[in-house]
Amino acid sequence: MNPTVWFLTSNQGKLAEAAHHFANFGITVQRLEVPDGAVVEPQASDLETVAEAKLRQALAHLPHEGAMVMVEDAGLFVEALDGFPGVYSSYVHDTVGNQGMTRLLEHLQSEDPVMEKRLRAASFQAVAALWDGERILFGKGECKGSIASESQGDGGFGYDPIFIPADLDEDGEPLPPDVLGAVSTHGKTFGAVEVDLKHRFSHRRRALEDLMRQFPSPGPDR
Ligand code: ITT
Repeated sequence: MNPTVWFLTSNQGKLAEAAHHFANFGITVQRLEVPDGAVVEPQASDLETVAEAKLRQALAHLPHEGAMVMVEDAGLFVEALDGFPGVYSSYVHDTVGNQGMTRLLEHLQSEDPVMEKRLRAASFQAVAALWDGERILFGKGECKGSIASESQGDGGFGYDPIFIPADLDEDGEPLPPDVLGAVSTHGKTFGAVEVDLKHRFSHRRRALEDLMRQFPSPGPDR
């Protein structure tokens, strides 16, 4: 039987992306259900602290002894806003949404598209925390890019329609805005491309890969 990772999340998009990633390794992902109010997200200034605090609370709700449980916390960090909304990304998205974010950055414009991308630089960051039955492992991932001047595409979830990833070179490393990479959305946002293409850039995939590197080979068997 495939090993299972129980993912504590209320976000269907995150669940689907994690399931897609882990399927490549023969690992099944199931949503961990906990009673309302059983896990409280702390106010903290970094994603790792938030993820660990949520994971520790989730451990009281293991579906069975020895189960693997995962939490993954992500955020959008905009350079011109000193990293805001960062750990407040969920709240900001629920309140002002993508339109509010693009309005906040309206003044960052240039005749030169490359300069405009620089002014609007941002990154998605993700921290995954996994209880492997014995200890907590952490994985981190980042996806560099920029914020579009308006929403584009109705795919993906959250901030996907306003985030344009930076092109990647052959090794998957992000490139400056004036260089066309081996992997590119050609200026489209994550909301306007297929999920498989988002996956090639994704902060989530990178965080999960970072986690997988720490699993004992050939992978957990439970
Ligand atoms: P859980 O904490 O229940 O897992 P959440 O939606 O609150 O779900 P996060 O705190 O990780 O998830 O995400 C913060 C915000 O960033 C939230 O509005 C997400 O929709 C958004 N977000 C996270 N990952 C994203 C991605 O890959 N693409 C677009 N938006 C994303």
